[in-house]
Amino acid sequence: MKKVIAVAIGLLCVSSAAMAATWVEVDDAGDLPGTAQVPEGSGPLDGIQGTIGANNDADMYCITVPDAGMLVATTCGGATIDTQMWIFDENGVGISFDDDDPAGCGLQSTVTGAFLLGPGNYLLAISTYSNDALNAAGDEIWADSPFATERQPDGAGAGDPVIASWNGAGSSSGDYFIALTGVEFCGGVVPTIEKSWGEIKSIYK
Ligand SMILES: [Ca+2]
Ligand SMILES: [Ca+2]
Ligand SMILES: [Ca+2]
Repeated sequence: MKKVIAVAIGLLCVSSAAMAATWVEVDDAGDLPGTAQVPEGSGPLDGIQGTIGANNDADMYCITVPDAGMLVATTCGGATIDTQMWIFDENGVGISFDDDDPAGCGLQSTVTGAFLLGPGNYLLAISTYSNDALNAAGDEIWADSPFATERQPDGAGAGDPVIASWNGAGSSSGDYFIALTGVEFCGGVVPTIEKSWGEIKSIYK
């Protein structure tokens, strides 16, 4: 993933214990796992601001989800373009997708942690209808409809990663703001114990 050197702006205090921040897209975020933008910072990330440019832009960002049950990412109130939003694992395998918000905020999109397997780093992507993620064979990873339902991969390419391309059928371009709940800057992963029991015993003997 391309590391960018920039400063998260829009700092605001959400509690006495933690500072949350908004990330503003630097240049153009890539649209594939190898080129996804990595917001630079630490701690809570409460929003991403960016632009879907002309020529079928899609933007992908690395995020950390500490608790899958808490994740909500939505463009409701944050865009007027017909957004689509996507969650992939770190390898680009599809996890969740929504075109139009299930709760009825129109053509905006909302994805949650409903289908995440657990805490970790994920890739959050945004495009406009109907610029869709494809597998290596050019098959859509998700079907186009139903439009207003958050879904796991159900297209011909379900189960495959997005590694090469999108279908380039975007209908519009413009600015977006993705409001985030339950998200931290990429890299703030839950620590894992990799030492053997023997190594642990040797530390504490
Ligand atoms: Ca962009
Ligand atoms: Ca892009
Ligand atoms: Ca939409």
